[in-house]
Amino acid sequence: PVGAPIDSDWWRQAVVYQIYPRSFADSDADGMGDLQGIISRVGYLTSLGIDAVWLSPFYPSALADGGYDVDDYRNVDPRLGTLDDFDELVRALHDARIKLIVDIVPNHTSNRHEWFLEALAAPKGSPARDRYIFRDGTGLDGSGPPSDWDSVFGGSAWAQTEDGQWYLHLFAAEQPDLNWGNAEVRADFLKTLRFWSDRGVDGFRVDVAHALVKDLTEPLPSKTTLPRQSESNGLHPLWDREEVHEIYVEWRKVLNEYDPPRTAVAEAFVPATRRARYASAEGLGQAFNFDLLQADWDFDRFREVIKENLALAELNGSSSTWVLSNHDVVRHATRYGLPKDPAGAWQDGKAWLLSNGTEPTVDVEQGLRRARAAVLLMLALPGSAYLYQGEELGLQEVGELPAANLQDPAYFRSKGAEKGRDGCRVPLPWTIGGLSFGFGSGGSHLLQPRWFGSYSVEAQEGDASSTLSLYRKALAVRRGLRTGEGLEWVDGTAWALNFKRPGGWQSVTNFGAAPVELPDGAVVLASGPLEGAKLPTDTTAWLI
Ligand code: TEU
Repeated sequence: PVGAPIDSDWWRQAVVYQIYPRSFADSDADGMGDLQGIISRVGYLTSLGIDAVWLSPFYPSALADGGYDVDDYRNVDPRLGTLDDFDELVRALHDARIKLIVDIVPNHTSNRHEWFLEALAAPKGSPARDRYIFRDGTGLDGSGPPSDWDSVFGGSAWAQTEDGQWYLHLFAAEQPDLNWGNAEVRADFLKTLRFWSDRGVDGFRVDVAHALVKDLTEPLPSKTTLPRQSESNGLHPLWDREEVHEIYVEWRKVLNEYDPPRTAVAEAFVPATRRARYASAEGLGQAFNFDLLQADWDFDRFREVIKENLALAELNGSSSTWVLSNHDVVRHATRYGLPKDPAGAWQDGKAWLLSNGTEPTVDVEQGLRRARAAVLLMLALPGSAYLYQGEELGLQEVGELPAANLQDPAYFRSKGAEKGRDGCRVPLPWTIGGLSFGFGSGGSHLLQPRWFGSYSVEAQEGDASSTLSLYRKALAVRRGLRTGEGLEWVDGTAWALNFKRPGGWQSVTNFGAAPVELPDGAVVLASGPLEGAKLPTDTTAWLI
């Protein structure tokens, strides 16, 4: 209601739906989703019952990395719309009582950003080059890279410019890393935070938040001596350095100038124990926990991850975050249907080829059953849940994209040894048939397979047993029962995760092969059919 107090803690228990804007809905028939497309689907978002949308980058970009190569942080890609469209989107979402979080990419710009063009044109050692990380090469003629570091996408993390100097890029060569020791860089991002906050944005998702500060003291250490980015300890020259928090303390002050304060969630691939700093109230306030996403469908691991993260959230005063899928990983409905791969080659999300290079056979039925069980489990947990567009349809990864259609740099740098991340980024199917399955009338920038129509919104809308219906019901029940942070474990059932929430809400998930006895109570929702008073394998039930 108008005049209701604004809840500045809305994010703590929010369900946030990630939109990958180029693949959501296309309003102008160019094969690429856009802001007006999203506006036209606000009714759908309302019917889902989410609290907020997280919008992946919609800024001008050459799309060397799906938009995470930003040309201009304070504008809209003309193929996606205009700033007026953006304002209209904010209004449409807010009218529907949905918050909006936008993605901010501070570690690197694109190589078409005016700063980088200036840096290339400027001489060595100039202020323009100081906004990035330029170094002379090694070897007598400087023809070798400054160090042997690899980029996340494979290949050297250094690229050479025409005058012989090298610049650092932890991701694609089209994504030069910024120098966060540079005052102009720092000031400009504060300006960007204000720019979008002034336009009504409710929060920010901070891309590779743990990467911004580097220690480039010579001699640069060899990669063979470096810990993995996910095993950081504050001493790695590239990831998760202590000094990075000074930046976020500065950001927090700006975000707190707004009423309600703007939220921020860090994407930081750091050990659980190092996440607290990113999630602290003096810093960004919340951090993604990818442990569940990386856990596969494994009873022990799920239990461990949930316990650890709830304990951590309590310690650091933030709230837990839960994620099963995003635009960087193989869709979980597919992952859960893959055979166990001892080397876990697909698990880093960059590929879904098995470690022996072969294409796995996906057990689609098993994958979907587990995905449905997993989301009920996740939504029963205290904290906020991040959903990725299409998972509410039980959408599978598209494994059959032709090579000529692939866009992801991870695929190209690996020379095809990985499938890349395009298979989870294929435009959504809205209708059973018709052009682009209702995505738009101008084709689709990533090709939709024939089977997409059977997963469409239209196919599932009227079906009470569909995955879409399950998500809608689950979000409605969760909303009705929203009860703060408490959770009480009910132990004693082998292979089942069983816990109670305040308000008499109980969730039981059976990870075992044999059916388990359901506790007393009325089942309000189940991820699959029950066997009388028993909960079948790979099924979650909610009871009251
Ligand atoms: O991802 C950060 C990141 O480290 C990923 O590359 C991750 O390691 C990989 O996808 C395997 O899961 C963010 C964005 O989410 C990603 O889309 C961008 O490519 C990347 O930053 C660079 O901006």
